Amino acid sequence: MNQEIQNRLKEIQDSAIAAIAAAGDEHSLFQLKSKYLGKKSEISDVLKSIAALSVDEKRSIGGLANTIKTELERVIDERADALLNSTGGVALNTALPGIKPLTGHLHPLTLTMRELKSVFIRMGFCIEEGPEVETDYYNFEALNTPPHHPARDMQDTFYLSPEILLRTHTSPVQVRVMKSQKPPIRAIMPGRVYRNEEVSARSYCLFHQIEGLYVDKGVSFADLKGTLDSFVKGYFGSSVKTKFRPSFFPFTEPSAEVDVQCFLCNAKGCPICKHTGWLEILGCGMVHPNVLRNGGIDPEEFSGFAFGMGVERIALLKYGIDDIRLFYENDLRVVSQF
Ligand code: 2NM
Repeated sequence: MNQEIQNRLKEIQDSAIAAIAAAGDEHSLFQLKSKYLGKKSEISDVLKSIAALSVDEKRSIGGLANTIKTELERVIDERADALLNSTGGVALNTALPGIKPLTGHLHPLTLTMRELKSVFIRMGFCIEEGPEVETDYYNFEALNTPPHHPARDMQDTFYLSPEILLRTHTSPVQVRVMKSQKPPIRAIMPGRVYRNEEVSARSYCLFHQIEGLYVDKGVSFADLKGTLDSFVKGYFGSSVKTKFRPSFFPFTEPSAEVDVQCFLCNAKGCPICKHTGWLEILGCGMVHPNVLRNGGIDPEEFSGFAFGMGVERIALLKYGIDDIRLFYENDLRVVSQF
């Protein structure tokens, strides 16, 4: 009787091990686990039939049953691991969809900056750069900005010392270029500028400008208008019209602001252009004689025009973004769309 039961248990073990080895997936393995180790398993049935045996016999058969259960648990775990790490017998499943490799891309500001620069390069401008840490002299004094002008307010400028600051515009580069080159000068100055303003959807402590300078004999306001009109047509489209409005800057006289027809609504009127059909995109003017003089250029002999635009503003309009901070947070969900 005892021997018969022991043989029966060994048979169950053998068939269980064979079935576990053949299990093709985790689901069938789970079914085998409940079949061989669950409450209604064949082993449990066998144990129910030993009630009539002696205590010693019960003990030895019970011990054997437990050993078999422990062994089956181990074999099942081993098979589960193997299934998890297997490729189903196929080294490469060519039917699966591929994993797209992550490719790099340019930041929307870089794209906008490059496109703006390329329009000016096609028009014969060259690119000049200068320091972001500037002196008070180049950032303000040389640009005809007197000591008590509002633009010098501590609230707008990051001062590093009473004389040293982070440039608030790229115009100091223009003074440096005037000092180091002889007219004719035809250059744009792209770069980072800093303003100590409260950060909001519309302004950030850091942004980019492209400014331009053209100095030669007999340069007039008509040259300024023609040049900027060509730029607008080159960047926004050949049918886009410009509008010049009088304005004020300390470094230019006369000064103007340039509006372009709203390219988002085709000048029909939309929330972005506040239903005017026009968008303001740059400031400009004839370089003030004091600024030419500070640049070592005789205003009796030469004249020039200058202009400046904010790159973020143009990128916001172009991509229909409503918050400048998105350019600086580097959230991949935002920047990978461009
Ligand atoms: C602007 C608007 C108008 C400007 C003038 C000069 C310089 F150095 F030639 F005097 N640089 N940049 C200028 C003029 C900049 O930005 C809105």
